[in-house]
Amino acid sequence: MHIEAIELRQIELPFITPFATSGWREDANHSILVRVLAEGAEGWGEAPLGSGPWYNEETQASAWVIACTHLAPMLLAADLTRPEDVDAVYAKVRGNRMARAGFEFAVWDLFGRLQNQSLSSMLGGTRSTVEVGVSVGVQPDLDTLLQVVDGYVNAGYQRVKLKIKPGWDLEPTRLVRTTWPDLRLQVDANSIYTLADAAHLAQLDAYDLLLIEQPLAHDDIIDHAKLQRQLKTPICLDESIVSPEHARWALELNACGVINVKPSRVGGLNAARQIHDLAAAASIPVWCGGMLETGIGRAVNVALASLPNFTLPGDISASNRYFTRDLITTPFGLNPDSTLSVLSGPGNGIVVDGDLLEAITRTKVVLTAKT
Ligand code: OSB
Ligand code: MG
Repeated sequence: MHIEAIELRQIELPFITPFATSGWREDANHSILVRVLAEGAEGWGEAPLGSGPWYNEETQASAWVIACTHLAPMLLAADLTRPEDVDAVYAKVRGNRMARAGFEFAVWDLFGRLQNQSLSSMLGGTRSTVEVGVSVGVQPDLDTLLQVVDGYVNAGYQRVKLKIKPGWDLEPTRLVRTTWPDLRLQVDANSIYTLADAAHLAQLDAYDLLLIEQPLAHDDIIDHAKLQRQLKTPICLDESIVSPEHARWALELNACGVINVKPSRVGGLNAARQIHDLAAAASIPVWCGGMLETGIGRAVNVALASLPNFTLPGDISASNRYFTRDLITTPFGLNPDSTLSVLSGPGNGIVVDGDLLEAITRTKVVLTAKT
């Protein structure tokens, strides 16, 4: 199959509340949307970039240049027989995995719609609902934190993740744990600590956490292995695992007890599934992380989380946790058992809200295949 045209958009969709991590703040979704067209069908993908190079090295602006200059022309020149072929198309591209992922997602969606198969079933998903939690940003004070967590617990979320940083770690965690003794709780440091903080981080072992996510440097594996030997709580790697090879290295070094799989971080669903398989073979559970995606990216995350070794709740919250109006016509709602339903329609199963799309598009480009 040849892709006939690719439509690219830079969007800006404000969050209901700004999201603060240990090192930066996001006020809006700044994704690049990819729409591919072939054989009378279309496929949509979301590359969930940030406003700046804070989570990884990519930004909406940098990925836009790479997408327009290289990734779109390479895909338009390719002959695809299945979605996995996109990896070969981009084999010589270094890094830029979020930008790549947007195209790969769109191709999976296109094949699913043409073959009338849901993304979950194409990937080998085994469940029709997936357990989810909510990621709570750094708050201005402890009273606000309690109010925010209380709101999510009342909304039905049975797992909460707290963003932590020096000065906002032990006390918020202790307070949430003592207020909700049975809540499934975990923390995420987004790379803010060093090995010198090992004794400090070991104090988190007192709070019965599911995991401690990415405490050390964004590109580290070795120090995480050293830290894991000093903690009872499993370390979960996020930023450090950018490819199946990185997952293999982390598993061989015992650098973590859990892996957060974000298909966008690793360049797409094919790499994400390979990481899932490697972790399963090593008896290491995985869960699906999030990048504050619109419903387009959320549908992909839900489909991925339907695979068997996704045994911990994902950072895949309902649409109304992020946006007053999501970019899809049927927003994701939280089921009473703290799950989201896997979509069963062809491809990613969503319908894009065309009016909202036009309203939030900042830049749009259409590229066509040379004939
Ligand atoms: O580290 O998991 C992270 C959001 C943006 C960038 C990085 C992270 C996050 C989240 C929120 O924790 C996950 C979500 O709800 O989409
Ligand atoms: Mg994280």
